[in-house]
Amino acid sequence: MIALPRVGPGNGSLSGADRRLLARAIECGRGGWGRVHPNPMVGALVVRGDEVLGEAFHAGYGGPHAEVSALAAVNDARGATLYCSLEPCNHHGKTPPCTEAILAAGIARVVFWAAEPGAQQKGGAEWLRSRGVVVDGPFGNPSEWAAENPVFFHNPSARVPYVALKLAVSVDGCIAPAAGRRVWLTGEASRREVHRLRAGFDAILVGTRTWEADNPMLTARGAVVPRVPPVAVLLDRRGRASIGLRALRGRPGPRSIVATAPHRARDLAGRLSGCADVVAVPVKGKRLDLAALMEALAARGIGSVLCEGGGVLAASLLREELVDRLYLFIAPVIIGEGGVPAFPVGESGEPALETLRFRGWKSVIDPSRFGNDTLIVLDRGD
Ligand code: AOF
Ligand code: ZN
Repeated sequence: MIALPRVGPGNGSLSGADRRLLARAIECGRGGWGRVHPNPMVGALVVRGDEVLGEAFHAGYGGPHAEVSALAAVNDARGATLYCSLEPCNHHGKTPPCTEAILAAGIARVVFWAAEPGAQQKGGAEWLRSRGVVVDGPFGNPSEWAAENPVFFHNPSARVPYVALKLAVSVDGCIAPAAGRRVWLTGEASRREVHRLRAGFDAILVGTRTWEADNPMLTARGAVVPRVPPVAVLLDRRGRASIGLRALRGRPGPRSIVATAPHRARDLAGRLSGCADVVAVPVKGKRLDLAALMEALAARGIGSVLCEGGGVLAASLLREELVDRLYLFIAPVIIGEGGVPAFPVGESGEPALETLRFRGWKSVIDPSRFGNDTLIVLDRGD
């Protein structure tokens, strides 16, 4: 659970009940995972006394905002308190301003968690205060807000997408018992969670060895059906992908992307025509330039990427500081000597693990349990 301070800058103090209700609004907002990005997950509650009259979350990109849906669920909200996980918007976008709906409904007090970052959308708290509504918020801090809604809070001027890396490791930090040998370390519950996570990203990226060895589908086949199925992105410096790959054919949503070296691009595009888009990416050393790849993906409108291995890609992304979030699934397995470390010594001799530590990575989200596995989420410091 995210810690909420007792007193916020909105002149107000939060009672225990306030904090519980705000936490519930945040949790409620999570129902929008996979359906609302790049807009935020937002939850809202209309409360009178200690009775929750209505609650709702933003359920679909471009659809009604959480505040408006929560108000719509209540017959008479006059004098009630609205708890929401984001400052109510104050703009005409795809929907009218929530501030006007809140005022019209006669809400007496608004308690919100995260400050609205958008230049056009912000100002809702002041607008409501100036019309006599008591407004308490924001609470928490920007890294907590970003942990909850990472894609929405991702720096809008960044030329690269928001990048998350998923790794499944043994207790002793290995991803496999030996180079080239692949095993499933994590259990069924973790795999289901990975499918749920996939639904919240624009793209799923894998390195060459992973698609060569596993022929993965890279679709989101979990409890959440994504609004837009994620794009599969395969690294293929040598241009060896074929139309038989499961990630390239017969999948829902946008066409898959195969990234290759510039001199392989024409040939490969000819062979894959009709089932994938080939993107030429400069080669750096012996590998595709991952920063250039990310820029190319951003230029195609991809705002978030979930990288799912293998180990070589993971280590390169970490070393090049391209990772914003690490989803680390730890399985109760010890691999022992000869195992392939998830965080190998970098090419410069600097261990990738040191990179993590010195850049001030933060554990903002509580660890969670999936079957016998533990998921640790680490967010990169500023
Ligand atoms: C949402 N859902 O529940 C809230 C949002 O284009 P619009 O009208 O959907 O407005 C999107 C912006 O509204 C969004 O970027 C965010 O700043 C603000 N609040 N958005 O999609 C919600 N409360
Ligand atoms: Zn709104």
